[in-house]
Amino acid sequence: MSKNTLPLNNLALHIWPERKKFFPRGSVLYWQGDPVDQIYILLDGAVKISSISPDGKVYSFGIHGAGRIFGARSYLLDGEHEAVAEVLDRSAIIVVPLEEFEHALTTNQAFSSIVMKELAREASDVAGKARDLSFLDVQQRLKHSLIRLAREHGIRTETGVMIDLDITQDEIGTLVSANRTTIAACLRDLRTQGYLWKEGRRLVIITPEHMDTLDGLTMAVVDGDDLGAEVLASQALDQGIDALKALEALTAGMKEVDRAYSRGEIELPDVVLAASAMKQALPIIEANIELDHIQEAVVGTVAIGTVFGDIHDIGKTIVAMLLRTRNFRVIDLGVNVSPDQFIQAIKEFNPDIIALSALTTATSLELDPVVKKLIQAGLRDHVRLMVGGGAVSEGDARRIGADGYHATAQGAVEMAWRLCTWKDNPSTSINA
Ligand code: B12
Repeated sequence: MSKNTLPLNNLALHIWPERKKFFPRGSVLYWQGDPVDQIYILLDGAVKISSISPDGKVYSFGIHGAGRIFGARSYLLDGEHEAVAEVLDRSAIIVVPLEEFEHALTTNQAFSSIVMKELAREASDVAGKARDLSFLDVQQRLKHSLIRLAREHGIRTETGVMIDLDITQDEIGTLVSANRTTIAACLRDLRTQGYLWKEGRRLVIITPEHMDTLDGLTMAVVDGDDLGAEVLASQALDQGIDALKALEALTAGMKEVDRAYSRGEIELPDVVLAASAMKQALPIIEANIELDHIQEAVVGTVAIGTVFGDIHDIGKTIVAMLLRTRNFRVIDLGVNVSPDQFIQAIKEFNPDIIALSALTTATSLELDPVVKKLIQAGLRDHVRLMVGGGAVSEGDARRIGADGYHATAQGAVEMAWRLCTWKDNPSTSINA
């Protein structure tokens, strides 16, 4: 995406070359309530339009770029500015006296038609923001705002779109209608999900098309849409999106489902549908996760299963999948695995590690009988024990004397690496 250059700035420069002025960052073009005495057309730079409520809250309508016109709507309505216009980056602006603006409107058809389009764009922006405020949570609003900023101030790079603005978290907060702490947390989440990163002082976001696809994947899980999840997973990979990023988007959908379920907004059958959609997409992702080609030999063997009484299999399947892509031989014992089945698997496959997953508080207690059986069978020293899953804590891991615990699948893989190489390097810590 190149910097947005609409014809209005070219046309205005052509009509009023002598009226071009430069404004430093922080200049205020007009305040809310000021009478309109001139019209501003932005040639280059950035101008923030915001409104201040009687109790001092600031709401920002947008940070606009080249080709935008300011003051025209208020002038045509009642002659009083409804908002504050503040220069965010040093800007070149054509400042037009009202008589000349009026004259150009009535005598220059090209000019009046572009001004009308600009006013329509302004109205459409406001409607879009009102929709966002009514229907979207902060995270989604933030994404939409970042996409808008990228459209107006974006420079395409090899990996994404750089927002060419020196913008603070407070300023983003006023765009999204959220406080700074919330914005900081949301930005952190988006960074973890791979939606954005920083280059120098600038924010870079993945392209809006990629963002749409990943959002679509998240929503396909939330909506329990098997076909959508399958199609969008393939689409993500076709677009060159990293498979792990697609996996993050699916997991974000499942987290959203959990939030809705915990609040009583959806029922258990909806959760079943969401899980089914997620499972539909997982094999497509697995087939595309880059294999660890550096490591030729098998790192070790892991026998993994969800403990007795527990039928949650997605987290365990993801751990198994990532282990496979990192050259582990994985024996997936499935769900509802009894202690005896774990013992049987050790005898049969001689794994380096057994990995137990538990998702409910009740089934987290099913870790203990496995350890007990291991000791009884004289096998505890023959195998490393790794535990995880939503209901398992580091405290549980310590209680049962596990060799490793981690809260994420990626962490599980690193842990497995350490556990498998501990013989070569006994000083390696095996704790999470
Ligand atoms: C999907 C789901 C279901 C689906 C499962 C479908 C399936 N095929 O898996 C269905 C609808 C069947 C289901 C049923 C039930 N569920 Co349920 N379910 C969920 C939900 C929403 C998502 C689980 C999930 O897939 N998460 C996504 C994956 C990727 O996350 P994860 O499993 O945690 O795995 C990650 C890590 O933990 C880690 N990891 C996982 N395993 C391992 C292993 C090792 C060794 C390591 C190191 C790491 C690791 O890596 C993964 C990726 O990062 C959770 C909510 C939640 N917060 O987990 C509730 C949840 C787990 N379910 C819950 C409950 C209560 C139930 C039921 C009892 C409901 C009922 N009334 O019947 C039944 C239980 C049935 C049973 N006997 O097991 C509760 C448990 C509460 C508790 N603390 O006890 C939860 C937390 C929902 C809630 N907020 O109340 N559920």
